[in-house]
Amino acid sequence: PSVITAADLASCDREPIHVPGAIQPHGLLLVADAASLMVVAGAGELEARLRQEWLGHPLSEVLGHDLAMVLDEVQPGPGGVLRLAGLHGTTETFDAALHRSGPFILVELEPASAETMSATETLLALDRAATAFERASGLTTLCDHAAVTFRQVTGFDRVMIYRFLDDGTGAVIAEARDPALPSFLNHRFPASDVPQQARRLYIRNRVRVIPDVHYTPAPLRSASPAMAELDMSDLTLRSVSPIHLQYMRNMGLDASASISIVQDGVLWGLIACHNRTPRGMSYEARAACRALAGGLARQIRAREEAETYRERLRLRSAEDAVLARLGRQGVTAEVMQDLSGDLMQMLGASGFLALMADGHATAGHVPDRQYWPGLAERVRQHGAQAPFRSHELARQHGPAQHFTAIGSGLLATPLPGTGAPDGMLLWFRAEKVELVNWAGNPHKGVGLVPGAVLTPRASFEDWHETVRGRSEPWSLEDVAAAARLRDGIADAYRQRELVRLNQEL
Ligand code: BLA
Repeated sequence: PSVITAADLASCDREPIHVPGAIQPHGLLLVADAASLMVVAGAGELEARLRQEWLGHPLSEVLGHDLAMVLDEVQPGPGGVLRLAGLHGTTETFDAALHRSGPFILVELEPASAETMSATETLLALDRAATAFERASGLTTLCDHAAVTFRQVTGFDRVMIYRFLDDGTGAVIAEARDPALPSFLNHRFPASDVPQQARRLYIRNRVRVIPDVHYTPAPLRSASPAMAELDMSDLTLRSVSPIHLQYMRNMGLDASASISIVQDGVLWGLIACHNRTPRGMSYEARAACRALAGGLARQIRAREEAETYRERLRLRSAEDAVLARLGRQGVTAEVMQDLSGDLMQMLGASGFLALMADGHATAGHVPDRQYWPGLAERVRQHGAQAPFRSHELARQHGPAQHFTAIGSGLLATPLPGTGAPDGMLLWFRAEKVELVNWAGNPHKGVGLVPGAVLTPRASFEDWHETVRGRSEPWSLEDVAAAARLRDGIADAYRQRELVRLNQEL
């Protein structure tokens, strides 16, 4: 089916990709009732490639393998927990993976892979890769290494590390490729390219392969119409979304594979593999990819945690220095003015403004004075619980459109308990004009008008977009530091007051 109308699919996020009712035809599928072990459904060229008679026959008989001894080991879940090698078909040898899904046993048969590495070779290769990952100095080097390693393991033409960003879009942050293929390095892709239900599924099923994107799906065949609803989430052979197949064809590819990078149950990114000619991936290579991707996810987390930890230490010592001086010299606009450069730098701001009981202090570039009351009002509206933060201020505060160049970003907190009811600290970040290099124009990609043909983008030509009015976003550490400064300043003020009262007595 090459054309799907928008009326069929209300949106990309709703296509039920886990119940496609068909498989990819390079393999075969048998579905048996878990209690009776009779085959109740199947898909693919079973008659020609495996056995003339299968529907309604015992599974052991159809597979030519006595399952009585082994079936207890078959567990639900992805990957196929039980593996049977060397099953004889009419002309080829198959390897089978058995899973349990509800009341069924699912048997996926794939042609036995020709190139098999010995267990020792595989372990050595995995160990080498894991060591290289550990040695990588930072996130970028780590991902560069990973792209090269996954290209070696999979043999695909172009292998990319694809990272999901906070807004759901994705970016290619590392790539290893045959120079004959164009590069997607640093290209951005819209969120809808990998819809929500697919992201959920990919946390569960971590390695997916489409050996030939031009395939014709092999429908599930059964005496029972209810089988059309069979959940294929965990199957390697699951037929994939026709929209995604079209997407891959539009990219000029014949085969693709993707491997999930999952961190604490969250999909951090994908390893996306492309090939210009049909290409599959052996069971062994898939298992190696799963293990490597797990190692990669842990190494990414270690890099990110080390980064956060260094940042936290730096902020703590900067805060201590500032608070010590306020404690010694008093919480006044004059002292604040001396400290304002440090306060600005410590949060990577380009401007800093402190509104105090006895005046104000500034550093760097801050908006004109006429805008201060409005800003203070906006920050107070946000409430006193957590600091106000924005990296797109004109969206939250209209007048900020007049000073986007110096103040696209704002982090601010009122200063209660300092004798100044209107006291406030405000950090500004300058606009950071971002040139986003999209693969294809994301704004006119999808025909989602009712009745229109729903298709993925046809062009992946570079399309540049200049994003204005945004600053570098504030990190959670930045926000926490602002909150600690607010509390520390109130403490310093209280202590100075006590000292002063004691002296007066
Ligand atoms: C799936 N889209 C995917 C997958 C990737 C991408 C990696 C997972 C495919 C798999 O695991 O086999 C996107 N692939 C990319 C991107 C790159 C790449 C960004 O190589 C960049 C280098 N796709 C669209 C639109 C829709 C859509 C507009 O572009 C919806 C209308 C849908 N994409 C879509 C669906 C899936 C998908 C439904 C799930 C496919 C499946 O697993 O069945």
